Amino acid sequence: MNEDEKYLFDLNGYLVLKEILNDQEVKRLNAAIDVHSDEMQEIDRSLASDSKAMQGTSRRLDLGGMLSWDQPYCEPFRELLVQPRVKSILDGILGIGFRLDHGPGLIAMEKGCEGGKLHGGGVERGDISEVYFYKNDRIFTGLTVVEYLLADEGKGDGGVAVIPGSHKANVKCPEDLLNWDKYQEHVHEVNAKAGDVIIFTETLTHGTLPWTGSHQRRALLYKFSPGTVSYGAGSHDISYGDYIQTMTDEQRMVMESPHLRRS
Ligand SMILES: O=C(O)CCC(=O)C(=O)O
Repeated sequence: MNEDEKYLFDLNGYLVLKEILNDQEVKRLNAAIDVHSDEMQEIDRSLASDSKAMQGTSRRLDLGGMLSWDQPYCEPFRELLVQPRVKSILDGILGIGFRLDHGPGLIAMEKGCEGGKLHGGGVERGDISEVYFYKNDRIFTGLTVVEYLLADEGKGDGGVAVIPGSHKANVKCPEDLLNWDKYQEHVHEVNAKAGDVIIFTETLTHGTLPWTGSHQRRALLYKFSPGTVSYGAGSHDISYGDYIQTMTDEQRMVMESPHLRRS
């Protein structure tokens, strides 16, 4: 992580990394998803909740389990556990020896899909697993989202949105702002292209704007924590078999349960 990235992440609570995956890599991930598309499930509750502005005609589709898919389909998703450019940022904000907390999970949205109420926020998240602070010349953050875009999210399409700087907010966010019903000018629609990566601390107030793009939205989310901390259940789901045994050493380190890693 360079000094500019450090400044911008501390200032805004998120970063957009451009062209991290090339067209071939994006194609390979999308092709593996296409093979499993009949496993996508519509979420069982409305994420727009009581918002007026976030309503839509359909709900988000979710897909998970990629790391335990058969070869060759699991492979590109495993590679992203330790993607070198992303790893350099995570080393900087989570510390050396960060771990996969949960995911990856695909969010897919069709035109007209409802949005998802904003959440997170500096004061709303009170647990050590979701902190943000700066000490000893470095950033410390808890649960962190790495979002690989597998389809473009252009101006006005909707999709991921943030309130820049809100990870350091000291006052609770107004409900009308969380609902995107008021103060819309403070909510920033993050625009990026397939192959770009958006990294944000879960303490940043963030959510999803209704999808108006004519193509299917596809965002692949990995959620990481510092090596000693867990937000989720703490270890990978062995009901699929012990699939981490077939990973590389570097990938397997990221999958381990929380403990102190010294290098
Ligand atoms: O739609 C998005 O990308 C945001 C997802 C989200 O809100 C979350 O992961 O907590």
